[in-house]
Amino acid sequence: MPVHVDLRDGVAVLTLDRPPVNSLDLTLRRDLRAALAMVMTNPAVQAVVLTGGTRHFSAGADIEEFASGVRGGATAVPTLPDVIIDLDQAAKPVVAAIAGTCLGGGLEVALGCHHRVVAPNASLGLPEVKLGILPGAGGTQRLPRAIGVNAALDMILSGTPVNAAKAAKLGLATLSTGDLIEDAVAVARQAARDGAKPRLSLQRAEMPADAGADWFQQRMNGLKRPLPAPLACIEAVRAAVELPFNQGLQKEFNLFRELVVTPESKALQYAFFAERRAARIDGLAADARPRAIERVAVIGAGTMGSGIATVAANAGLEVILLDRDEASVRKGLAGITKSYESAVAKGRMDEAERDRRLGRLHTATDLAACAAVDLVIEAAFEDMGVKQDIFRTLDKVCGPDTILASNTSTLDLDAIADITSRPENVVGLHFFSPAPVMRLLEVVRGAKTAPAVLATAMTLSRKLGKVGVVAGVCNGFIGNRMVEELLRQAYFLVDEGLLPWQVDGALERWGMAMGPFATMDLAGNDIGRAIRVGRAAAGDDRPYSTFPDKVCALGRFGQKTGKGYYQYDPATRARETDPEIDALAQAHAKEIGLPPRVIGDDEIVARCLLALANEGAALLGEGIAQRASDIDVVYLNGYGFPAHKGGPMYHADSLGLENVLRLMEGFLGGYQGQFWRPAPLLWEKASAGRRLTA
Ligand code: 3H9
Repeated sequence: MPVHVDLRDGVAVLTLDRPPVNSLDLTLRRDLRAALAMVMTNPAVQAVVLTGGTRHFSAGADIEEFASGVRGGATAVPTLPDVIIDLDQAAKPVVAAIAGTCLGGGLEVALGCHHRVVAPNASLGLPEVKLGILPGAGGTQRLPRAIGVNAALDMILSGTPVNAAKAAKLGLATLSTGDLIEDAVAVARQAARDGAKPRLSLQRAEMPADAGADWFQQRMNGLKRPLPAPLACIEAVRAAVELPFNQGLQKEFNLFRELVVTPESKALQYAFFAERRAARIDGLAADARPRAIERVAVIGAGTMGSGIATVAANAGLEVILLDRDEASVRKGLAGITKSYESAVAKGRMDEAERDRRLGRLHTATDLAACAAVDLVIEAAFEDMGVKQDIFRTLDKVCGPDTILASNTSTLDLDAIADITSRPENVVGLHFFSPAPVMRLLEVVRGAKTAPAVLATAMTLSRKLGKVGVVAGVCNGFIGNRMVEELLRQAYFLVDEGLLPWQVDGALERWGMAMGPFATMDLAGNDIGRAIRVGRAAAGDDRPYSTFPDKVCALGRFGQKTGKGYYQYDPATRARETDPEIDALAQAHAKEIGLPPRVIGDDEIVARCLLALANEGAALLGEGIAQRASDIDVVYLNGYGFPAHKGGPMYHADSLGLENVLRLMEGFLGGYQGQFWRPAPLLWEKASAGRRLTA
């Protein structure tokens, strides 16, 4: 039974028990309803406490049920709103005792109870908008009644949970200072004595004091992206203010039913499970136990190394930051200290926490300092000779079980591993810049990487708060190898007469966080050039536009030089188009000399995104990526691909692979068409009527 009932001297304690996270599927809903009915009719029970154990009160509705028919479906009776109405209208007081996560439908259940008591580890939120839906079980109606319309809408639109202290401050719950269940039982007993059953459904939702008549319209206008879900959230909260409770509830559920089948929501649901699937390593021996990692050394105190050291210190690891000389490590440490100071100044961190994190950071200038660490992450200059030298020394100074990781983004990890006597203890940990911000971590599996080392790296990625994705060894691994094909197309589009801002504009209008030219300006055009030079030297002589080299020749390396494909305001870093680049692009296209033609957004987007999907299919066929959804996880977390489009592979599936092939066939006959030969796997899947992400 997923709901346990325990009688404590007149108070029934109902404990949800559906591992791993108490998601509210049909069975749990039925069971909870039955348990409630039973305790309501039991004369020995005066009040009820509803809890979910110590880690997860509930993670909300069962997202798997959103695919119609799975486990009965989200709209199968009793629906979650039905069960919550039972709680709301219960004849005896019901107190939610909340520890751990209380999200989505979980918080809606708690809002249906008459009182809420929270443990210090509680985290309460309505993250539905991140799944392209809205809270559909009363959240948009009861939360505004509990904490006011403005604070409720902030929580609903951001999807970000609040901690226990904030929940108490908002008036959402009472903070338990002792034993959660005992405290909740005491509240329940008192409520039974007082006959107190405060019902949010009977309260009014308070508008902000200074709200004008167009307040909701203004919130809509202020949305960064007016996607269906946030718009519907605002509409539903407006109903909480303007309609009687039951009508508001009905409106909310109708909106939920409409949203849950939109392409945006389907893509976001896919992305949710794709991220969790990425944590699984195919074919890993059952005895591949992750090793404990407590002490880490990071080699290279530049931007990347310092960022990685910050991430490790934030996660509670002891860190040694190394560079060749005192001045470099001191500079690295000063940068880290400055970023902590800024977090304190902004109120994001208290001073004690800053000191704890800084206390974990140590510095050294000699690789011998790595002797006693569990893991070394090398983030030195991207040069094979430099890296091999470092690994040769590490092999000598480190203990036999120390894992040696390289942050290389393009070099052959196996050539680095083979320089050591322990290639099985070598793995790639490719962080993305800025490391403390970017969630993606490519975990590169060398030819000889031991299963336990791979498992350790994936476990560590979670501990560091990153989304780890396993990649095999190849030039650029998953993300950068694919982006190369997107860039190739973006530059060819300039050969054909487009201006960089036109290419970026089309992709940004489609939903990419940043177009390829703006991205290269951020990453550094000189870095892009170095990669191209490296590839050419390695024998990759596939044609590339000469346009990016012309831009580099002007010293326009991007944001760091104030100019790249755009010019940047030195104070705000705001980008602006630059007539010099427009003129350069036009002269370049003239030199190429193609007959002029109109190239619309559709073609720009299709060429850039299908170039990604085709290369992704090639990677998949070569076994570099484990599954198509892993590739999407890389793009969603490292390359600004819009989550509501699912990722490049999911996007190709959404277009239909036959249509993808048809489009590619059209491009094959165009300028530099040789790049449009479909990857064998794409061809196979399309011919079999299958999907890449199936
Ligand atoms: C909702 O409530 C709609 C209502 O308003 C209206 C209804 C009418 N469903 O993340 P983890 C699985 S929408 C199904 O690795 P953590 C997850 O797939 C819901 N499965 O653990 C994984 O499975 P596996 C709103 C779920 O400790 C396992 O649990 N709620 C759900 O790092 C462990 O997950 C949300 O959006 C679910 N709701 O993080 C919250 N949740 O082991 C979504 C998890 O097979 N969940 N699973 O790979 C989360 O944010 C995190 O899972 C949580 C735990 C923070 C709870």
